[in-house]
Amino acid sequence: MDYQSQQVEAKWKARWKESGAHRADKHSGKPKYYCLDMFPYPSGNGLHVGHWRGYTISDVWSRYKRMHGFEILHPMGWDAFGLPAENYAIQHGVHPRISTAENVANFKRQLEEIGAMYDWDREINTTDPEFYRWTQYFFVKMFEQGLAYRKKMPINWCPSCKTGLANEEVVDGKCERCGADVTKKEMYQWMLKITAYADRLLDDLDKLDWPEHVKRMQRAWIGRSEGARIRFKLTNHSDEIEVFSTRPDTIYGATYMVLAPEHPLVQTITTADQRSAVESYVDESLRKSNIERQVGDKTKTGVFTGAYVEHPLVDRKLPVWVADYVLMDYGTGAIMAVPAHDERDYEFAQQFGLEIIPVVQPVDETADGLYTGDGVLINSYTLNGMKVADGKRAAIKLLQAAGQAEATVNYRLRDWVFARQRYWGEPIPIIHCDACGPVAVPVEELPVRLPEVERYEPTGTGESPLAAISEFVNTTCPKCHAPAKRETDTMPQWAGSSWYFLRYADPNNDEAPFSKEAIDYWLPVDMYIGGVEHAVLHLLYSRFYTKFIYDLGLIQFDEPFQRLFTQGMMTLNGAKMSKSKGNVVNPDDIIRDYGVDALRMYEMFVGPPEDEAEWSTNGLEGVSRFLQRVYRLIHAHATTNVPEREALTKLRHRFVASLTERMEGFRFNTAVSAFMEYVNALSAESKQGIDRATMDTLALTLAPFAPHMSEEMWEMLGHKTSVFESAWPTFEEKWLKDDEIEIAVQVNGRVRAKLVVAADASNEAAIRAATSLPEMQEWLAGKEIVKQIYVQGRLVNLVVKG
Ligand code: ANZ
Ligand code: ZN
Repeated sequence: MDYQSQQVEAKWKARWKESGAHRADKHSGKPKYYCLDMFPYPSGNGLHVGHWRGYTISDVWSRYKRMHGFEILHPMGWDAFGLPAENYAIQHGVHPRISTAENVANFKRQLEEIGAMYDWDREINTTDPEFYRWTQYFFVKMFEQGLAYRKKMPINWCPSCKTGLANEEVVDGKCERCGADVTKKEMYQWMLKITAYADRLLDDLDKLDWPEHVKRMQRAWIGRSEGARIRFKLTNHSDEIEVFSTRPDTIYGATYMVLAPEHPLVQTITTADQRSAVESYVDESLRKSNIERQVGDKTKTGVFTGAYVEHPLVDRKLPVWVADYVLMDYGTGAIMAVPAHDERDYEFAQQFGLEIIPVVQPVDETADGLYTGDGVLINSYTLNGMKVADGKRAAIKLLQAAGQAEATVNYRLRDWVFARQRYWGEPIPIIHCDACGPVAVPVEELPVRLPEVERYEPTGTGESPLAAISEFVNTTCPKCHAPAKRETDTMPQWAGSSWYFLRYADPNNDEAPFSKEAIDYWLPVDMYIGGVEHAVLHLLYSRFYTKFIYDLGLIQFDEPFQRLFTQGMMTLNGAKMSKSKGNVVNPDDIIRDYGVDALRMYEMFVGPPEDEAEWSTNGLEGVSRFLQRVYRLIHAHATTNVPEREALTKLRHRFVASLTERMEGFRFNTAVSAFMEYVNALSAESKQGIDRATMDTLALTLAPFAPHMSEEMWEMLGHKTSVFESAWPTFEEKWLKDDEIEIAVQVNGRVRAKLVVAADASNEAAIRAATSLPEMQEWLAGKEIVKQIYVQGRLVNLVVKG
């Protein structure tokens, strides 16, 4: 009898819904397990089978954990603010609220198909005012603590989207969304002081069970460097140039200084005869992006300003140059150049014929030219002979005593530009009052609702479309009640996703973002599954928010995601699946032809879950045939009642043992192979009948992968409750031991006894067992064994003399 996927899947979906099978209940008395998918942005394109890979992994894992006695929280929701919906509105005149609702409905339909155990009662949507009320609430809390502040700064500006962009949204100098060249624009921006958490964000990575490469990316993004700020007095000028250096040990090797072209001192110290050269150089470099300035080719460019500084420790004047390999937004925007030990400085000095003084020498060698390694200090007066690390400490001391330096730590991490001049986002809950300055909207008055607008187009003046709605803009100051104006910028796309995982614990709470009781039970997330493209932004922002909320005293953990798994991409003919490439495999078609369970099982079978995998319809067909075969096997034997046979019992225990090990190691592809091998072995044995325990085990273990079919088989086997109410099967060690076999024991080529040994017994073990057999003693008494041979699995031959 053939397995009818359509019918069976519909039947069990309806039953699960009816019985509330996937409702997460904090009063169950069980230990909890929170398994979370990165919630999707509901785009207009729907899901393709590549998206399903992560969702299948997380569902297989959730169901597996459930069968281990955990109360599972496995929720789903929508990260639905953002540019695409707004751009769609601009092109088609459809309000983002409407297009978003349509997309959400389509995504939800698709996700319900997958048969995942999502608790839809906990569905959240970041564009729901009841949700963004709390997104705004956390902003107000940050504002109260000085962590949300306004700053006039050059922001990345996309002339095509007409909006400010976060650094992360600029890829190779271009807008991540539209590909236009990004320029700079000076504007007041709301910023979040994520840098205040830099050390904690860095140190606490050690506590996390995350893939090493993701931790490495976060460490590099935060970019902690220990060093010193060192000041150099200008000659003929009252100012000083302050530099950041990670190598204060090389202070005696500094031979010139470099200012970034944007550095304010460039204007004031440049001498008259150098002015025109400097000005045209500065103009030219301001047109380059940071990336161009850092990579580019090896040729360095720069101009002498005509000014000099004094070396703080020796009588030496250093010329001050302007060069664009020094960036304004790192350290102090100025460096002391040590060409003997820094590659960029070396190239520059070579190019412009500047002095090179070596001050570090490799141990037992001499180096000429550039040397960036560890070694011993030379040409460095009292520091001579020291190793680099000691030299750093000693140099800082010397400079500190001279009043010219302090030890400092520098980060690559920048504060977070937390504003967009766009419509489709959370309004920033601030009111600008002439007398009081920026004032937070009182939390009782939240949410500040996003008003309806007629035009979504960014104004291009840098103001959001909200600025055109006078009823929205004009209000009164919460402090002094004078007429005041609302902030019209909205929050960036990342705002809602920075804390959404907390809301699932208590999604309908209308008095607080969540209750203490719910958050204490469900959080933190035990397993977070999503794409590696979120390694720095979302995963860093959520960690920052969690630490902030912890500091507010609202939660008792300061890391949101205990364990992280990043699934590999699905490709078709080697290319990433995407609508724009037109190589999308639509799950709706697959489900119609093969059923959801086959698709789920194939998604698990396709390769190691963390690696990229290539979609193959042949592979899917193979898995589908396999499931049909399992179903026929169970169907044929479900009502027969044969006693257990040792051969099958052994197969079963071995299968459960190896499958469980593969599951625990997240090796789902090899877990599927284990099923295939097992079912082959069972088919070979099926003539003598298959016992209940074997069939039950097959239905139970298949359940996380093929939940609908497993429920059907479980019912066929006479069980009255859901297969997921049952425990994952266990195994006994004794069945894992290898077989024993009977072998002959010969003396000088003639069989004298029989012996039972393990099939995989070693030479020594077999010979020892043979020679100690009681019945062998008469053949060996008084003889010398001159040779002993074990022929694996067949015999032991003892050659004796005397
Ligand atoms: C002297 C020196 C000697 C340096 C030496 C390096 C090697 P990280 O590790 O990335 O923090 N630097 C400082 N500010 C800079 C800026 N705004 N633009 C370009 N380069 C800058 O790098 C710190 C080092 O990069 C600093 O230490 C400084 O050069 C340079 F043998 O100072 B160093
Ligand atoms: Zn006021």
